[in-house]
Amino acid sequence: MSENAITRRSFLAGSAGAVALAGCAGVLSFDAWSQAHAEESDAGGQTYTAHSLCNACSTKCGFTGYVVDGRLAKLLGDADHPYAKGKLCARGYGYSQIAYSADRLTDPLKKNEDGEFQAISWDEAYAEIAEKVKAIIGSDGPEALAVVHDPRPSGKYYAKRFMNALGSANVYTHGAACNLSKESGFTQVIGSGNYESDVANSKMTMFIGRSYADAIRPSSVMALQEAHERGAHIVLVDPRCSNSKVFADEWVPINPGTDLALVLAMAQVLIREGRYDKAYVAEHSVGFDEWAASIADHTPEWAEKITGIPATTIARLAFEFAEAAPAASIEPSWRGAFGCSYQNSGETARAIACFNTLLGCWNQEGGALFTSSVSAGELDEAKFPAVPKPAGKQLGAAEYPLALSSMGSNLYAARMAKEGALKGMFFYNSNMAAGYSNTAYLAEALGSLDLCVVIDVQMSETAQLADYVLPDTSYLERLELPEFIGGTVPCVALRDQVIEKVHPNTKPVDEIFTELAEACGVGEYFPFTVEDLADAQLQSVGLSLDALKTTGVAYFPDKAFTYGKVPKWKTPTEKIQFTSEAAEAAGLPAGPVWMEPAVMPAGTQLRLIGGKQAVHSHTMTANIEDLMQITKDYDLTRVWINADVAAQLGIADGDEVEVSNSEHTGTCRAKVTQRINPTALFMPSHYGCSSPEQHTAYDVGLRQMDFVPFHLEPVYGAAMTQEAIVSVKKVGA
Ligand SMILES: Nc1nc2c(c(=O)[nH]1)N[C@H]1C(S)=C(S)[C@@H](COP(=O)(O)OP(=O)(O)OC[C@H]3O[C@@H](n4cnc5c(=O)[nH]c(N)nc54)[C@H](O)[C@@H]3O)O[C@H]1N2
Ligand SMILES: Nc1nc2c(c(=O)[nH]1)N[C@H]1C(S)=C(S)[C@@H](COP(=O)(O)OP(=O)(O)OC[C@H]3O[C@@H](n4cnc5c(=O)[nH]c(N)nc54)[C@H](O)[C@@H]3O)O[C@H]1N2
Ligand code: SF4
Ligand SMILES: [Mo]
Repeated sequence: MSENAITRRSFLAGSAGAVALAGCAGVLSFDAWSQAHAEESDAGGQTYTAHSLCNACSTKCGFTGYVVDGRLAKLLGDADHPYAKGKLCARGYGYSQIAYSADRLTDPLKKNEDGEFQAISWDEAYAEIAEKVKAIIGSDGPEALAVVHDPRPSGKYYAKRFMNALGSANVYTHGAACNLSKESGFTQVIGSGNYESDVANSKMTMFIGRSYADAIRPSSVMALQEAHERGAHIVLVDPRCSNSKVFADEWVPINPGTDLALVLAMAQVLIREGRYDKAYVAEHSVGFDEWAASIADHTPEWAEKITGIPATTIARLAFEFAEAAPAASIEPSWRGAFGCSYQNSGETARAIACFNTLLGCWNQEGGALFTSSVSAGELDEAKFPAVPKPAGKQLGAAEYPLALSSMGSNLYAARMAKEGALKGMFFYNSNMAAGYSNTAYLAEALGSLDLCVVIDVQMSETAQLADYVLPDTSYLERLELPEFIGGTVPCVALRDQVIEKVHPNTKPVDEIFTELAEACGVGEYFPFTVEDLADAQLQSVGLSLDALKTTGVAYFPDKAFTYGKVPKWKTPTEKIQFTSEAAEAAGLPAGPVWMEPAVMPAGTQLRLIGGKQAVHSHTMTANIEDLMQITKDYDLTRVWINADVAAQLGIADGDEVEVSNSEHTGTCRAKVTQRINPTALFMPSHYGCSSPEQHTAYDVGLRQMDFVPFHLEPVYGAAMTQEAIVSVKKVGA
């Protein structure tokens, strides 16, 4: 950690800002806490700052941690971090309490024959795990092993290196439950898994599902606010009127799972009326005529019946796009609408990439951008030996050929565990059992493994299913590898250690994987410390670890993005692909046309949809006391139901309701509102914890994944988390 000593005076001056920023998280009372500790520091305690990166969501905002007497006193978002821009969200403040949580894992644990965990030494844990790893490799080969991780700066490097060193290509992210369909679908058309809408400079941006004001990234919220204040036309397409509406002109309350029809019909209007960028399409794409012919009957009138959106609205939106182009785009979204939710999610992604092409907006100011990135260069092979490429392919690569291998389908891996082909799984910073698909199926799948190892900071539901649980340090207690961040000016940021270990027998991720590798006989690929590797990676781009510790962020202005640059299309044809041979080979139509969701609600049934709340992340923040207090204060566990539907079902606001389907039955309170489409029931994403050792989160609210059947999207292997139909009734009715 850097010893940027600060005076008591400057520390207090900064505190006022922290309180203002904490905003809705006023209950956190960092100010009161830090005032008390500031007095201790007058008595001679150690006071310093260190730059780090938040771990409360995948955005990883940069902040400065202020430490008084060895304890974290406050955090301030770093002004020059591209995502924080000087602010953290409430989760960023709240989650910092994880370091001091009473429910932290403090020692390695082994499950005994009675199914209870007992503490063991690290050496015992490593030796026993290694013995089982070697037995699995001996009997079934390394392809019977896998790791699942949610990418973190060090975790993504060490988890992959460890698995590859053992000889297995089975490295999966959480993607099948997040953005696998979307990124794989985009890749078919534009050769890239993502792009960035230039919201702040746009004349018109349409958000399909994505809610910047709920699923927060501070810089995105600021860009949206800027666009709104400038008078840009902001359209929210969402079955639910999200909190982003404060920045939007229009809410389009679409039937869930039908966004594909809306996009295709808007495209049909632009093509029919000749209002698309013909020169751009002619120069940069293939398959346009074939695709245009295939959607000729996808008119707004046709789409109205599917989406519930009036044909006049669909046609108007298409014309407004044509007027605003090229400073306009459909925003790439993230998870909620078509990241992994439906059978047609990948096709929705393809249609959106095709639609933006019609606008000619790629890399145009206010349009949709492929920004620049920088990564670490070649390293000294003697110090950082290359791991041989595993002989086998990732499990699922053959079954789901269009799925991006950088994510893979961890759910297919779970299926293979249940069917006995996969014998050993490691989890890092991942709570698969509670958040990726049907919880009963996943419990059975993980329960069938010969070896399940979970590296976590608290007893997650996945950890409960493990044979061994290894306690990581919290993100505040470790240095990690540099995080390279793409953008209009790419940069690199650092998660430095902010505080000393709170629990002496925990270990940082780099040490855990290095020592596991040594125990498993592949330590030769880990002859370096995280400091050595971080410094070497930074030296390869002209920086050093010491320099980055001082600033937290460093930019690469010579690699800056410029408007107007024609992207290199990394598709097989090196053009934008309105039609794709690979898609056809995988059984899809050549270009995206309408595809039904896998299941549809009938009668009074509703489609179960989910989404983020601004004060929680997935399953990992529900056990933070102050964040859970906000949930309780605002009754945030309620399911949202349309007021007309509720009236038909005799449900009043605040009533206890029973939600049920073939997979699960549970009760919670209802929020009766006109802010939701009548075919949907919205369940907030973060509740229903079933691990009694998370004393704050345990048994609060319902868990969406209990209701989601285990079924994989046919060509990408994603979770299809919203192909779930439920019935709702008032308890006692
Ligand atoms: N507060 C918070 N912020 C986060 C995270 C978090 O856990 N908590 N996690 C981060 C991560 S990993 C991700 S992936 C992103 C996710 O970012 P988003 O995708 O923006 O988040 P979600 O809340 O999953 O979904 C957004 C919206 O999709 C809507 N939706 C649901 N079904 C449909 C549909 O069929 N069609 C349309 N058009 N809309 C639909 C929901 O009502 C919701 O308002 O958030 C990031 N930021
Ligand atoms: N119910 C529900 N399910 C969801 C979502 C949701 O919002 N709700 N969102 C979906 C999306 S968009 C995504 S991206 C995925 C995210 O899926 P995950 O990345 O699995 O996210 P979490 O469910 O929060 O689980 C993260 C786990 O990492 C642990 N952890 C936190 N910090 C550390 C650390 O420093 N070290 C280690 N070793 N472990 C740590 C937490 O204790 C927790 O058990 O979930 C998907 N599924
Ligand atoms: S958006 Fe919030 S939770 Fe996510 S990294 Fe930034 S401060 Fe942390
Ligand atoms: Mo995600």
